[in-house]
Parts: sequence; C-alpha cells; structure tokens
Amino acid sequence: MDEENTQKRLYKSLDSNGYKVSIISASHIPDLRKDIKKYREKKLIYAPLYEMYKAYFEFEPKAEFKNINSIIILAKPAPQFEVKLDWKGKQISLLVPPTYLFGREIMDNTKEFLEGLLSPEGYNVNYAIIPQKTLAVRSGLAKYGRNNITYVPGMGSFHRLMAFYSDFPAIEDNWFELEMMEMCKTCNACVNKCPTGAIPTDRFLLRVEKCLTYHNEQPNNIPFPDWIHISSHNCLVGCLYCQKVCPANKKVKDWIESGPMFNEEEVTLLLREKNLDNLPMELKEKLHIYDLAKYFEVFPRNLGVFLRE
Ligand code: B12
Ligand code: SF4
Ligand code: SF4
Repeated sequence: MDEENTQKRLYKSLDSNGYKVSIISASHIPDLRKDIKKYREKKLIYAPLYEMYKAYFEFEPKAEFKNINSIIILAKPAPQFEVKLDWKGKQISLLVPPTYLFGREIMDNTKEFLEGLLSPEGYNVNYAIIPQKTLAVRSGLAKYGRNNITYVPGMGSFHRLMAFYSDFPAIEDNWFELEMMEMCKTCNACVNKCPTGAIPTDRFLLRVEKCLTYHNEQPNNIPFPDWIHISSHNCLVGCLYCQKVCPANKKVKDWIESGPMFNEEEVTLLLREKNLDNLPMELKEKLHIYDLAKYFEVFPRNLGVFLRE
C-alpha cells in the first residue's frame, strides 16, 4: 500500500514537471538483452556500431545499492537549438537536433528530482546504461516510428529518454510488444525524405552505415564517405530530415531555442583548431555554456561542408 502511494506521488510529481514515466521490473533485464542479441545474431546490427556501443548492448546492471528491483524510464521534452555563424558577409544558421545539448544537466537534474521523491521513503536511484529505445517501447512509454526513432504521446520524437535503476519495486508488470505507431502504417514520408536511404523498406532496423548521423558523429579524422552528397548535410551534428517531415511531429517540429552565435574569427578558429585548450578563453566558455564543447572535435569536418566557397 505504501509502495502504491509512493508510486502515485512519483507519477503525479513527474507529470506536473513535464515528464512521462514508466517503471519496469528488473526481472525483464534478460528480455531486454535478448531483444538486442537476436538482431546481433541475425547480423542486422552494423558490426562497427556494435563495437562502438557495446556497453549499451551488453549492459551489466550496476548500482551502489544492494538490490536492483526496477528500471525507471522517463521522457522529457527536448528542443532543437539554432547556432548562427558569420561567414564571408553572410549569416549561416545551423540546427542541432533535440537531445544533443544539455543531456548531462537534464539527467543529473532528473536523478536529483527522483532522489528527492524516493530517498525519504528509503529508496535509491542510479544511472542505467541501457538500450533506451527498446526499454521505452517495452515499458509502454513510447512507440517506434518507421524511422526507428521513438515517439511519446504529446512529445513526438522531440524528447530525451533517461533510464535509472532503483531498488523501488515495480508494482505493475509493464512489458509490451515492440510496436510501431499506427500512423506509420499509411505513411512513408521519412523513407522518402531520408537523404541517404538509411530507412529501409525490406526490414525494420535502420541501415546505420547509411545514416548521416552515424557519419557526422565519427571523430573528425574520419572523413565523410564519397557517396554522401554534399547537399545531404543539414545540421551541425546529427540530421533532422526524418523527424522534421514526420506528421507525428507536427506540433513540435518548429520548437527551436537560441544557441550561440560565432563571429568570423571564431568560426575560423573552430575550423582550424584541433585542441580545445588552445582556443581563446571567451570562445571556450561559449562552447561550454551551450554544451557544445563535446562536439568541438567534429566541427572542422562538419562545418567544412557548409562553409565551402
Ligand atoms: C547507437 C545509437 C545511435 C546510432 C544507431 C541508431 C539505431 N537506430 O540503432 C546512430 C549514431 C546512427 C544514432 C542516430 C540517432 N540517434 Co541515437 N542512439 C544510439 C544509442 C547509443 C543506442 C541505440 C540502440 O540501442 N541501437 C540498437 C538498435 C538495435 O536498437 P533499436 O533501434 O531500438 O532496435 C530495435 C527495433 O528495431 C526493434 N525492432 C526490430 N524489428 C522490429 C519491427 C517492428 C515492426 C518494430 C515496431 C520494432 C522492431 O528491435 C530492435 C531491438 O530491440 C542510444 C542511447 C541509448 N542509451 O539507448 C541513442 C539514442 C537512441 N539516439 C537518439 C537520437 C536522438 C538519435 C538521432 C535522432 C540523432 C539525430 N539525428 O538527431 C538519430 C536517429 C537515427 C535513426 N533514424 O534511428 C536518442 C533517441 C531519441 C528517440 N526519441 O528515439 C537516444 C536514446 C539517445 C538519447 N538518450 O537521447 N544513434
Ligand atoms: S514520417 Fe510517417 S512513417 Fe515515418 S515515422 Fe513519421 S509517421 Fe511513421
Ligand atoms: S537521421 Fe537523417 S540520415 Fe539518419 S535516418 Fe534520419 S533522415 Fe536518414
């Protein structure tokens, strides 16, 4: 009964603070692992991607407390950010898609928020490194879009997913089939809009090796493959085509927050400088304030495609 009341309070507080939440029993952890393993064995997960994200795919539940009883999965609305650049007498505007910026801050605040609600009742929470989309859909929080991105009612795909282990018990057994949105059954807009043909029609899983995001998140010393046409690039990092065209994002697709503005001198430095510590203090601070410092390394290659003569 106490647990039921705690859960009710938790759901209510999270809801009034803009979150959507679902709690699944830790007994489903092996099922979650199986979801990924199955596709790995069928060789449907791009092998270099698997190596890169092994920690997520072969996750080992770890927490500072004794018993992991549940996984709390949350979604919080997340906007796009606009970055402005002065270049050769023109102002160039580039978008950064939802979830790239301020992720750590949002996660830390969320953990603190959950602790504020659960610690007085004697429960703990810890970050979970886990495949979040599968978890969100299995928990009933989200559904997949054909574009392989998750959709949460009221938020579309413009949300940040976050997962936490807890010793708080799962009261209901939230475990659903992997489901695609109803809307996708009569829609193909993302397939047609994807500039690189990454969203397949002969299978569900994304062709990661074709996704622009996979390539523009690679370290700067890895050039773009020749087959990616220069006109395909549309963001400073990531790609927005399959989300912007999606009818399920109608209400959120124009949600853009202001990001930093860089003058020509700063842009020149961002294109040339390889060491963040060599940047002037003011520019370095600007990158930190907007949480862009972590993408500093991909700037020369990614910016280069937009700033060609
Ligand atoms: C690796 C990774 C990538 C890789 C690979 C993406 C991919 N599709 O696998 C790359 C670098 C390409 C990438 C790109 C992006 N990513 Co990413 N990525 C991740 C990461 C680290 C793991 C994702 C993962 O588990 N992939 C493995 C595959 C196998 O999982 P899956 O796609 O869920 O596959 C399941 C389904 O296909 C299902 N399935 C199989 N058959 C069928 C059939 C049907 C009918 C159905 C319904 C389901 C189904 O089974 C599979 C296994 O469970 C997560 C972070 C995390 N902790 O989870 C972020 C994450 C998924 N990415 C995120 C984001 C925002 C993006 C981008 C939108 C970034 C951008 N461009 O703006 C793009 C989207 C590209 C796309 N169209 O999918 C967000 C997700 C937000 C959301 N709403 O979905 C996450 C959660 C990070 C975060 N916390 O913000 N990403
Ligand atoms: S664009 Fe259409 S098919 Fe693609 S995810 Fe959105 S609704 Fe589904
Ligand atoms: S993120 Fe871009 S490249 Fe990747 S699937 Fe979506 S539209 Fe295609």
